[in-house]
This record gives sequence, structure tokens and C-alpha cells, in this order.
Amino acid sequence: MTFTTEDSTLSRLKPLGGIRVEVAGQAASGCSTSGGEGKASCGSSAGPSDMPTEIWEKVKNHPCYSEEAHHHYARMHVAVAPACNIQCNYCNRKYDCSNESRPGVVSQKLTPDQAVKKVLAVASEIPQMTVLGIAGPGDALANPKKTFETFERLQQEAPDIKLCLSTNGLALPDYVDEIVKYNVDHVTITINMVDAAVGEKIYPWIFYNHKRITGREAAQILTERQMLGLEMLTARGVLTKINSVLIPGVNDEHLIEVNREVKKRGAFLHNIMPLISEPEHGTVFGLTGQRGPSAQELKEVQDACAGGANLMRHCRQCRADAVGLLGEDRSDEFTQDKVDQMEVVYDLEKRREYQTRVETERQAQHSAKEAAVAMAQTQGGLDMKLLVAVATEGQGKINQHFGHATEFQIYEINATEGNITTAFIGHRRVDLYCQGGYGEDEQLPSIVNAINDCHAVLVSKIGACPRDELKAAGIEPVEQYAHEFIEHGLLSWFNDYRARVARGEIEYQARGDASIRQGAYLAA
Ligand code: CLF
Ligand code: SF4
Repeated sequence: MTFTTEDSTLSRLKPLGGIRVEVAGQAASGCSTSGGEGKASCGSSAGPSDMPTEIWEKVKNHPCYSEEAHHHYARMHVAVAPACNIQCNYCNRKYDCSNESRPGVVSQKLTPDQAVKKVLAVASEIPQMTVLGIAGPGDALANPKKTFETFERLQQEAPDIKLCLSTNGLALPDYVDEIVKYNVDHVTITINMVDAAVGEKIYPWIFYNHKRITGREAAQILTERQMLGLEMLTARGVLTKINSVLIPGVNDEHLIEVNREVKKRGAFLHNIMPLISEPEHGTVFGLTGQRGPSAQELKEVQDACAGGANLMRHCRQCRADAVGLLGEDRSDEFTQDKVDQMEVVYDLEKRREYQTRVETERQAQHSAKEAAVAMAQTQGGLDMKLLVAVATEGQGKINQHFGHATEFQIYEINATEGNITTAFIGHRRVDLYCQGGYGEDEQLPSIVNAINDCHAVLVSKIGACPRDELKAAGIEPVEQYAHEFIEHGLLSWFNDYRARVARGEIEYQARGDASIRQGAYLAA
């Protein structure tokens, strides 16, 4: 018998090409050519043996382009691009661009001079910071002078840092030469539709050729420019990621078509993100009651894209001035006044030494994962597929106290016909349970809601009260694998769990849906 958390819902969406590929299988499948439809495309969880060396060199320490790298390497954004050339219904200009960051906090806008000093300061303090992105708070290419001046200077002053930019794509075809000239190896285009009839529900207007254009014509121009820009980047060897905002009832099933079209044009990754539409953000969608997707709705669309462009599932919808590992926010340590007072010494050698140590740690995690999977295969047991939440603060380990977690990482374990795989499928942001030494019991229901589709939560420690509440909700709290590598803990728990099911000590029960937390992220 096969147990799964999602049988009831998965069949609603039709996968590409009529073939359903299990998520875990996809994650493990690595590089695949697309039979003449597009270039080779490698998944975010792929490794060096899955892709050409020059591509691996570009992605191996980019936390957004490599799922494994995001446990070890950090990125930062500089908010040098305030203007925008389109209007999205999920955006309120008072806040950051929600294409690449989430609304809720206004960034401190920087001049290129300030931005360069900030990057050097962060790079000195955080040697695992390997990528600098320009992602707003408006559109990077609606502010080309500031964007490219910043890139040009950084190319000279911090040559080991990878450059990355994010755009809505309207101006992209005009700047591909500059992107190549300044060695911007990674570009993200937000593409929410490839059909203007869908697009006119998302974009009320664009500003193009010195004119404001509205309605379907605006959406048509936008989609043509996005596709052209993507093709031009692919032709020049720039790795391109597509971000799509999943808007239930507007573009949910349509995103499967988007996935197919961007794969055809050589997109390296597709990142499908949930709409954030709290009314207090004052966006059109927020004010008209357009809701965001639930966790399972998001997963269904992502799973239905299996076989198309490879998916990124570890995006944190970070701010236009984010600093740190994905999922952490250290921007408060690098406000303009603090950076102004810093003595910045950019020590390239020290950064390289540190990153060599990170690579050793990463290799240890990789080996631990392989050993854990091999161990689990030999034990046999019932077929099942389920989700598990993990509290981690990095290094690929179960090393965080339940009460200190501001997010849980979600893994899917899939045992089918003797083959076991694990796959990272996303994260769930939560409010901090532990507030200044005591547990905040009012937060517990929202934390349970966020991981309600999981069978267990693996933590380094947990108090009696949250333990009881989780158990009552049917989620098993597990401390036993504290400080072990995540995959090892996951599979050890899983083998124990299905052995208990097989012995009749516990009964397998399907889990329900979970909610994606809306609203501003607050750093712990
Ligand atoms: Fe920044 Fe974006 Fe570059 Fe990453 S973020 S410009 S590709 S360096 Fe990353 Fe943040 Fe998600 Fe963006 S987690 S919002 S995908
Ligand atoms: Fe807002 Fe970004 Fe859309 Fe511009 S592209 S309207 S800044 S979400």
C-alpha cells in the first residue's frame, strides 16, 4: 500500500506532457536535456556531475540557484533602484518590489557609492556572502544608470562576488549588452503570464516608449518583451531564473503553460512564489480580497510543472535590502549609519580561505546524505510519502530549538517500491514561539497551522507545552536527531516511523493543508 498526503488533490492539475514525475524523483533526476525544445536544464538541487563545469561554477555558491548552496552561502541586495516602469496589482509603491522581495518593509534607498561601501562592509563581515543582487525596491532596469554603475564598480572592487539582477523584463531587451558587459551572470525575470488575457488581470498599465499603455495591449507588450529578453539572455549564456507569483483563480493553472514556454526559451530555473496580499499593504489585490494560495495549492502547481523547467522551491521572497543566508535577515547590522562608521578591509584571501572551509562542511553534508539514503534503502518497509518539518539555523543540520525558529524547512520523504528519496520542498515562516526566555502560547496555533501538513517536526530541543500541543494536532515532535545532518535525521525518523506503523503501534493518517504566513517578516 502507498500512503500519501496529497492523493485527493494532486490529480486536479494536468502535468506537462501527460507524464507525472514524482517530486522526489525529479529532485534526484538531475540534468536532463529537453529533446530539442530547449537547452539542457539543471535542477536547483543538482550537483557538479549533473551539469557542464562552467554552469556548475556559476551556480555552486549561489544560494538561489543551488538549493544545497543555500544552506551555506549568503546573498545581499542593495536598494539602488527605486523607480518602476509597470504597475502590478500585488504592489504598492510605498513598499519594496514584491516581484523579488515582499511588501511590508520600506528599504533604505542607496546611491551607488553607498551601495558599494555597504557590499564591501558586508563581504568583510560575512565571508560566505557570495552574491550581490539588485532587486528593487522598484525595477533594476528602470534605473539602469544606478544599477550598472554599482555593478561596474563592484566588478573592479570585489571581483569574487557574483552579480545578480531581477527585473520585470519590460526594459530587458535594451540592456542585454550591458548585462553581459558587466559580467552579470544571473538574471531573474518575473513572468506571471504568457497570455495577455491573463496579464490584463495582473497589470493595469506599463510605461513604454514614453507612453502609459493600459489593458490587454500593455500585457501583450510586456509578455513579448519578457520572452524576447529571455531568448536574448539564453543566447548570450546568462543563467536566467523565472519568478512567477501564484495568484489563485487568476494564473494558477496558467503557470504550467508559463513553465513550458520559459523552458522552451532556455530558462534555468522556475520559482513559483505565493501571492502576498494582506489588505494592510494597500495593493489592488489586497484591497479587493484576492487571496494567496495555501501551502498545498502552491505545491500542487509546482508538482504539476514536473518535467518542465526545473523548479526552485527554497525562495524566501526576501527584501530589496536583504543581507545574510536565505531565511535570515541581518540588514539591521548594516544600516547606512553603521556602514558609514565601519573601517572596511576587503580581504580576498581571507574570504577564499573561509569558503574553502564551507566547501569541506558542504561535502560532509553531501556524504552524510548519501550514506543516510543508502542506509534507508536497505531497511525496507511500507511505501509512503509524507512531509516533515525541520528547525535549522544552517550547515544542513537539525540545530535549532523549536522556540527559536522563525521558519521551518519542509522535506518530502518518498518511499516507493524499495526506493527512498528526500526532497526539500519549501519553507514555512512562523512567529517566534520563544519570546525573551518564555514560550508565547498564543503563537502556537499559527505555528501548528504553518506545518499542519507535516507528520513530524525535527528540532534540537522543544519545551513541554509546545510538545503537547503538536502531539494533539497529530504532529510528532522529535528531538532525538539533534545536531545531526538533516537527511540523516529525516530518514532515521522515517524508518522508525514506518516500523511503528508496520507493528501496529501507531496508525498512519493523512495530514491536512497548511497555511502560508502572510505579512511582514520580522527578524528574530
Ligand atoms: Fe537576490 Fe534574486 Fe539574485 Fe537571489 S534573491 S536578485 S536571485 S541574489 Fe532568491 Fe530572494 Fe527568492 Fe529572489 S530567495 S526573492 S529568488
Ligand atoms: Fe511593484 Fe515590482 Fe511590479 Fe514594479 S515590477 S510594480 S516595483 S512589483
